[in-house]
Amino acid sequence: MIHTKDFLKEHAVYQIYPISFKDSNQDGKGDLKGITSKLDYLHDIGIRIIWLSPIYCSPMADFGYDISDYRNINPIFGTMDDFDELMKEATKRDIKIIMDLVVNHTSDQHEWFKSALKDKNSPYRDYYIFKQGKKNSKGGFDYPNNWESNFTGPAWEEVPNEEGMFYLHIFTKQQPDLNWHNPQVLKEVEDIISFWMDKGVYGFRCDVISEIYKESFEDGKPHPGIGVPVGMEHYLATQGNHDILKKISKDVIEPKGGVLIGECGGPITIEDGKKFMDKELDTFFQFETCNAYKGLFSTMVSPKKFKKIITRWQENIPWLGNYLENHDQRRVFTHHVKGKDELYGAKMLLTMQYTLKGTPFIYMGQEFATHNYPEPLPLEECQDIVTNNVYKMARGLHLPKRLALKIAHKYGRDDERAPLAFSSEEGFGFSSPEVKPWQRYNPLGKIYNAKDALNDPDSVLCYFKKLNELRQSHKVFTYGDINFQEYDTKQKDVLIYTRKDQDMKVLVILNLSSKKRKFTKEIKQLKLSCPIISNYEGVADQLRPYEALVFQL
Ligand SMILES: [Ca+2]
Repeated sequence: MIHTKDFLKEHAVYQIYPISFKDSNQDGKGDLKGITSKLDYLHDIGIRIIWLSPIYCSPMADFGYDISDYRNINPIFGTMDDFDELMKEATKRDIKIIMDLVVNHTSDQHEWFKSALKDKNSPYRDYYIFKQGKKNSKGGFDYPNNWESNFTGPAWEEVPNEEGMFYLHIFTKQQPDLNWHNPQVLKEVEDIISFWMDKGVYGFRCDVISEIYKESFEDGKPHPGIGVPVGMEHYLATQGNHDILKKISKDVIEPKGGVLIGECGGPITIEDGKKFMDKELDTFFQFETCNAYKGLFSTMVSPKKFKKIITRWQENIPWLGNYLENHDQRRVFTHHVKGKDELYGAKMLLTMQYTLKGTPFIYMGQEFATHNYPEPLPLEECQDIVTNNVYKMARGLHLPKRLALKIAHKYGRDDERAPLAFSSEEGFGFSSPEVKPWQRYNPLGKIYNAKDALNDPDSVLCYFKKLNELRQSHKVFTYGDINFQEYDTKQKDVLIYTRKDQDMKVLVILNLSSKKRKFTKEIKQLKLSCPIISNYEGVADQLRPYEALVFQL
């Protein structure tokens, strides 16, 4: 199947976290047949591209981001026949499928790694990064360098039965890093990509792709805080990284009109981003927006900071992946919108995602305002490794239990991974009523679920459908130029921009704050009265809390 890259520009991407999407066989875990059964729903709300978080064989130490076989389906999710069926049914509905590609590391249960551990002379030994530790005065061995794991703790694990030998893992120890200096690794990955492209997939969302190439193994600069692990400067957005992506794109993506989407974690710069967009990636996720709230005790993102970050990336990068939620980020109600007008806020943020330049990325459930759990899950029910690691670390620093738990919940990823609510009935339309889901249901599914939202013309979901139709019927939202300066009001919490192509010019006004805001003289002079889409009735004298207005000029 030959695709076109334009499809990614013209359609939003809907991310599915498979274990929590829809359970078809009553084992409490979402699966591929469940996804196939919901294609009509997705089509109906306007979705034409879905991205599946990993469905490959995996021991699930990091919920599928630890792959033990790249060419087979995790039995939890079904079989290859189920995948082929999903592909066929999606294609019938003009829906394309993007797979998750996790190639910074494999699982420690991958045959390559098992072979590398068993036999020093195995050809797979050089697929990974093994280094001898330094002998210390106590007769033991120090780690080869001071690098930390992204998930806290050292980035090295000692090899069993090989004294002083370590392997690198910049995530969990069950995720050994691949050695991208070895051309054989590149060849293997290109073969995996071709395998799935031949099945008809449209492309790949590439996990932590900005970190795959380790340029040196010198000690990292020590610094305090969570989020940027020590050593990262030696592997973030390196030249080797760019060379590899250029080659993959040219060899196996371009010939099929496919797409590569990069998760560019770490504090990458605008200049790094520009390089990633130069014949490497079709779009990428930057992390500045979602990290904007991550002070240790702060919770809400300041609209002023948010506006600055959005404007800076939009003005410099030709095509961004515009996301706010995903399987690693808590729901927008955590740190973007709050209070009695929060649903206006949810609509306003969706309006922003659909009218900025780039591809909107929507996380499952965001379309009907899925919330976090009303009460944090008890620690023993938190399945995410990050929640548990952060808790341990905080306790290790002698923080009291309650505070440690609070911090763990802030960084943990359990809320957004709750089973999805398709209806308010028992089992929430996720599974049968008698089934215990793999993770506790969010009781707020009684209020925020697909079925009730479809029946309520004022719901976030019905608004979301309108946004999809709007973006389809006016190409200006896809291809038009964007300008943040023309009507900028200098109001720190009002974001205003225009989009313009040869046929049309539109003005987008977004009140990022929960308070009323005045229209400026320049806007008033335009005497605008009839928005082409907005999240309130009519136009008032002032901008209402979280109001979103889009006018044709
Ligand atoms: Ca299942």
